[in-house]
Amino acid sequence: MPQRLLQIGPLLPALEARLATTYDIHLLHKEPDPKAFLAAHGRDFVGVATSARFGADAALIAALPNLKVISSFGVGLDAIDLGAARARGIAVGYTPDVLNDCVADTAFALVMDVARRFSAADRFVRRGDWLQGQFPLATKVSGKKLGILGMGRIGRVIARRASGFDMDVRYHNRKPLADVDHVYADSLKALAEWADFLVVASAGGAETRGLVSREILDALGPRGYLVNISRGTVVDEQALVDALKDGRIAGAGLDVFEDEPNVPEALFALDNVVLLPHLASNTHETRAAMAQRVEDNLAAFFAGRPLVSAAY
Ligand code: 8YV
Repeated sequence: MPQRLLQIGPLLPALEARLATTYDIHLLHKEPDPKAFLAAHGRDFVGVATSARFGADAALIAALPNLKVISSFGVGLDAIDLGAARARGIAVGYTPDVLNDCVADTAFALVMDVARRFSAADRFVRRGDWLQGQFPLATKVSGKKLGILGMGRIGRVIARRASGFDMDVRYHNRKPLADVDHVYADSLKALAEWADFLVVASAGGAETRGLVSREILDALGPRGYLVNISRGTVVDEQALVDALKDGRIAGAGLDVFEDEPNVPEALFALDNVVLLPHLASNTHETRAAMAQRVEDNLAAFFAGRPLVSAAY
């Protein structure tokens, strides 16, 4: 008998198809009344397949009394109640590392785009404005100062990308890291004051909520740019909108938002922001590797082996 798995939201179609060949998988998001379904059938499932977007909250975990394993598509664990899972001895798998390159590439694309204004220049050409005159001057990237908030797996790859642009890199983290050569800023404010570009690469969740506050944005200042490829929750979004509107920072490149897919409408009118629909890991190659890791984590669990990538 195949293991019974509950899928929490839509996944990559190729992954859904592959999971369906190995497991008896049920799609919770197709249920008209998911709560009633869980109350009636919650005990049937031993596994959950989910993503960083849909997660698995405490209520879901509680509704699945026989749950033994969660396999999530994504590196972010902020939408999974790890405390609730751990307390029940539920294994949690996720997909770190395989997306580092693409997320770091996206961070760099945003650094380039917001400073050199390539997206704005593309709009300028499409509007026919080139026929009227030259596009205004932009800001140089190479050789500038890049501050990284969160020197984890992705932060380190961003730092490597920066070295190709002859940038000076500093970082702020919960604590200095012995295996990182870059200068450690002992506060986020000091990092923001120093940086031309502040790139947010920390994890989401309660610990980092609102870290990039009005005070930090003011420390970054009218010549500084903010780039966020981690979670919208790390930035006080209203403070960011205000800082952008008032010209208290130079611009922002954002792949993530507080309440996705809702983006503050005030940002649409601003030409000094680049807005992406949370696409950093969204390439054929990386999504295939993430899908493989979701499958591998489940296969390892059901074979009685340690997960390939375990959250704890
Ligand atoms: C994906 C992400 O967009 O890995 C993460 O934490 O946020 C992204 O890679 C997400 O997993 C899709 O659900």
